[in-house]
Formats: sequence, structure tokens, C-alpha cells
Amino acid sequence: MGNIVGKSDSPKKGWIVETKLEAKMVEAMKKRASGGSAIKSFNSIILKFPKIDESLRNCKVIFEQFDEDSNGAIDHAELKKCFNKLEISFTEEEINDLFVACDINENMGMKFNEFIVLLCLVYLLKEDPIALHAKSHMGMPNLEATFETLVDAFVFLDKNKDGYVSKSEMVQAINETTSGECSSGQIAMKRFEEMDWDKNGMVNFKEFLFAFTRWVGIGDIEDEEEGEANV
Ligand SMILES: [Ca+2]
Ligand SMILES: [Ca+2]
Ligand SMILES: [Ca+2]
Repeated sequence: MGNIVGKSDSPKKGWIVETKLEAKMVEAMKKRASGGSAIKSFNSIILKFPKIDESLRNCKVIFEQFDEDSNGAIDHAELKKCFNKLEISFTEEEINDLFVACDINENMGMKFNEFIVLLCLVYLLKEDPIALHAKSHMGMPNLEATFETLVDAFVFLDKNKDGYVSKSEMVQAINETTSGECSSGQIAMKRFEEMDWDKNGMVNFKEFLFAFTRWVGIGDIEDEEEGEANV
């Protein structure tokens, strides 16, 4: 009676998945935040951009390896194989949820930037006390070091450790290093608006990651390559 949670593919489906995954993400992030952040200033995050950029671009090899039909996207079956190979023991449902959450173009499969975001979320969610003792969780130590930097950057920005970065936290983070410059508040606002994809006034880790791939120019190289191929 009154149970409307059925099998129908209502438009809300994506939203429900999103919420469930978001809850897990926030929980994992809070746990991680209790360990503190090695990052002390927003500038030090910016200084890490080139290294992060390089490391993420190297991830293209992994992407191409799992894109078996080389159509420029990783579909659901390819992703499952990828998880098997990387020995990521996620349930079918968890893989589905991640796929839906990161496939921002909807049903087109994982593009390179979406794949990076997905892997980084896996990195965050997979962290458990037992795995911590292992040298590498996913068999990609360099990439995992980069993911750790990204998690660390988010923890630094999330001052009250609630798993979200608010506008005032962003302003605070930028003001800490660039005090005295009247433009710093505007920079903070601009950065924040770039990150807050759904414009709900809060930035979650997924939004942060997508913004990051754009900042280091990962989203752009896709477009350029496609453009050139069409000439
Ligand atoms: Ca493919
Ligand atoms: Ca916060
Ligand atoms: Ca948001």
C-alpha cells in the first residue's frame, strides 16, 4: 500500500543511485578526514597540478587496454572485466551504481575523464583497514598516489569534515594563502562555481574530481582528438 518503489525506470532512478553512492562517499570521506590532510595551502594543491596531470594522462594506457573494441568508451561489460582484472571486489550493484554516477553523458559509456573519476571513487570507497596494509590496493601504485593526493586536497578544503566543500570553506581555503589580495574572494567563487555541477551550493567528491579533470585539461584532449579525427 502506497509503495511506489517499483521496478519502473522513473526519472528518479538515477537520483536514488546517486544518493546512495553519495552517502557511501561522504562516509568514506569523513573516515579519511579523521586522519587529517598533508596539504597545508590551496597553492600547494595548484603546484601539484602538473604532476597530477601527467599521472592521470598515463592512465590513458589503462583506459585503452580495457576499451576492448576501441570505440573511445568503456561500456558496462568492459568495466566489469576491468574490475576483475584489477581485483576490485565490488558487487554487481556497486559497479552499476558507480557506472550510472560517473556516466555524466548518460548511456554513452565511460569516457576517459569519467573513467578517471570512477577509478578515484573506487580508490576512496575501497579503502579498508585490511587493504591499508597492502602496498597497493589496485595494482597501480603511481596512480593510487595521485588519487591519494586528490583525496588529501578534498580533505584540506572540507574544513568542518562533513564530506562536502561549501562556498565558505572554499573562500577560507583560498584566503589562507592569498590574504591581502582583494581578488582572492572572486577566484574562490569562480573555482567553486566550476566545481558545483548541480548548483546545490555544495561540492561533493565526485564534483570535485570532475572539476579537477577539467582544470588539468583532461576533458579537453578528448574533444581535440575527436575534432582532428573528423578532418
Ligand atoms: Ca568500448
Ligand atoms: Ca564541509
Ligand atoms: Ca553540488
